[in-house]
Amino acid sequence: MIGQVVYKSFSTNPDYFVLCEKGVVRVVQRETTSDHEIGEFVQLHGALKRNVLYASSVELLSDEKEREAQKEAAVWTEALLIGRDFDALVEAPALEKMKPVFRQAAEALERAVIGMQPILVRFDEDADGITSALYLQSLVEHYIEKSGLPYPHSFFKAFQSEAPIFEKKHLQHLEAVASDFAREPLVVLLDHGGNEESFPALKAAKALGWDLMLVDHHPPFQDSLALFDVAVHPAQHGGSSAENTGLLMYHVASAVFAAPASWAHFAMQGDRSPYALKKFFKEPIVLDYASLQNWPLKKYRALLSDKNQVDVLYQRCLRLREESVREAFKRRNVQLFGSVNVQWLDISYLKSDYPPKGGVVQGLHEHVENEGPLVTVGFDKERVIFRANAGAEEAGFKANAWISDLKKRPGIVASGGGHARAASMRLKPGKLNAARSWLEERFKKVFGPGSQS
Ligand SMILES: [Mn+2]
Repeated sequence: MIGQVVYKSFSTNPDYFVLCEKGVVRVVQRETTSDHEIGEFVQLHGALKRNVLYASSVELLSDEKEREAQKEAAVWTEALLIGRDFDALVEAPALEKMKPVFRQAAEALERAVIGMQPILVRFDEDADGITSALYLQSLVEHYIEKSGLPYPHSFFKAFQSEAPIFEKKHLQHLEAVASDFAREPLVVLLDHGGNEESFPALKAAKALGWDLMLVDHHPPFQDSLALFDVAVHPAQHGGSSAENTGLLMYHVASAVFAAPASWAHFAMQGDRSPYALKKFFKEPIVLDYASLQNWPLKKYRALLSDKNQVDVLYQRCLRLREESVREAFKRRNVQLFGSVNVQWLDISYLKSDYPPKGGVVQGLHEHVENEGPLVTVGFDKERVIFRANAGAEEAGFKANAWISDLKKRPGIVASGGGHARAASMRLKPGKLNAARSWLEERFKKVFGPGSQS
């Protein structure tokens, strides 16, 4: 029998995994001694019992025979691939266009399993990132089961990212993980990693010989995207961030098995996708809360299949949110400009992880937004968060445009942006007062004279 070494144990007389016409078999060397490299083609003799070949000899093929074997290996691999037809979950033109990309991503994952390549995943720390990772894990599990390939579950590892950037320190962490394996990994970044800030670490990862896959919907940086062997990104196909990562991963998974749609619906609600169902789900709120605990994937998965635990955690989230709004309401400071109320909230008192600072500002805003035109401004020395209702927008408020205007004043804004009625900016050190005075002036100019109420 001839075959290609796809994996081997760390030993001077290693056991191998070999791709051959029978699929991928384990080769045990008891009566023979050899040490071939991963990727090399070998001639094998021995006794095959189930998926294990007890080898009596393992010899390197001649160059001439190797060329033939390479063609055959492509055929063996092809025969192991699984694909199925699938429909788009929601009516979004970009999803139809992306079907070949979803298939390409699914196939790349299948090829990693066939080739015994470790799959190392980093996912963003919210409902969208978590559900994306669940789809990826399920895809791999289903494929292993369906194909009968000997891929160990321990070759799939998923890590929650604490920042929406792939940085050098994250690369170093993955390097340590990858050093346990005999071949370079396929690294998959979910719901983060296609941006400019990730470029240096991506470049370094590529230099290590790693395969890189991205599934993301955040504004991409083209040079970063170009470093991925497979990039699943709606912006490349006429889509936008509306096609969020959980939704994208649903389709990648659906190219291999009948993936559950519920996780994608949770992700769409969590990311406020316009394609989200009108129905309300507790799960995304609970996932965002649980993500603060940095659970292993299987614990998130267990949570989503346990209605009682979802209910219990949801009640806890509700209580924490209500308490935070009561406290914020006590601390707010209201000024009337013309006919628009501006409520200021100094959020530097917030110490707990939940609800997040933006969530507290949002909660306070929702609490009073039906009482006429309203702008809510949450701030501390590092950031300013804006929320506004329709009345305030009609009166001339436009958070993103105002942030752009303030950016033209040098030295105040570090970064920022968003939408007309919801946006935020980061401040340069010591610039809170400058930003506040500028805002007050702007409120007066646009809404009318101010008075404390
Ligand atoms: Mn997302």
